[in-house]
Amino acid sequence: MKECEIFSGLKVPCAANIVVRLDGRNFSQLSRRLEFEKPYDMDFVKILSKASCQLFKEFNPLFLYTFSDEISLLLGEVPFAGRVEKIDSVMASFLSGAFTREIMKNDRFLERFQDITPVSFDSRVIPLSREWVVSYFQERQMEAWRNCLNGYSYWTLRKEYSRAETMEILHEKKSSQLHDLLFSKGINLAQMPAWQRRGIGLYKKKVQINGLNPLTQEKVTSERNKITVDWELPMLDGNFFASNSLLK
Ligand SMILES: Nc1nc2c(ncn2[C@@H]2O[C@H](COP(=O)(O)OP(=O)(O)OP(=O)(O)O)[C@@H](O)[C@H]2O)c(=O)[nH]1
Ligand SMILES: [Mg+2]
Repeated sequence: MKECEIFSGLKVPCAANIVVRLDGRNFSQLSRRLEFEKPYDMDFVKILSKASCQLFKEFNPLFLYTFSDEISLLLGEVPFAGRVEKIDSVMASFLSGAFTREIMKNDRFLERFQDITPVSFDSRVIPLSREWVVSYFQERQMEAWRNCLNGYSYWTLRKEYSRAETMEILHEKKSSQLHDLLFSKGINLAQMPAWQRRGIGLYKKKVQINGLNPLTQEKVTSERNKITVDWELPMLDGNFFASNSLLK
């Protein structure tokens, strides 16, 4: 029967840079069932960022980027000899487990979470040339920004209008018109937290560790790579990736 396992030999291209993107399945429903704050729920965002940290520790990517219910990892070492089925299934199930464990620690969600369908994430493997890595993350960051603009616009209008009326008002509005609309309601998106506009990044930063030399008792400083959760990401461009040594 081994010959029927026709996808198990599918591997990532050897020379490519590999991004894995995971996305929460049906999280619009989850957000309704657990009554998330709109457009952003800080508890949910913290839970997903903690689960992202677990993913980072397990798979040691060069960079991890997350917004809304999605997470992209730029892999350094490709695990499982590059087997696509294995990468997708293990990462998606690992994240579902980590997310579930984190959400169960939250008193606000705990009770209702036990009554709903288990959470799951989909996963896809995206091989990219080196030049396309930065463009990929810029595209996801643009999506985070669109998500922020649309989320604030939709939920601000929903305070006054029905769903249908809100959709009608928003229909075919350009982003500059959405900005004006929000501004007229006293919301300046430029003053919203950076993580809402630009997403959250995880990567290793060099930090100085102060210690004592056990033999001489002299103070010594050494450098260590520490996983940093960056809530104030800049615009993702070539300079950001180069200055943080995030490319292979
Ligand atoms: N209220 C609220 N909802 C959020 C938050 N973050 C993510 N979401 C929800 O998650 C959804 C993510 O979008 P999608 O991934 O396109 O929708 P989905 O329902 O997960 O659908 P599939 O991914 O196709 O299964 C958003 O539409 C929101 O409903 C948040 O902080 N607050
Ligand atoms: Mg989703």
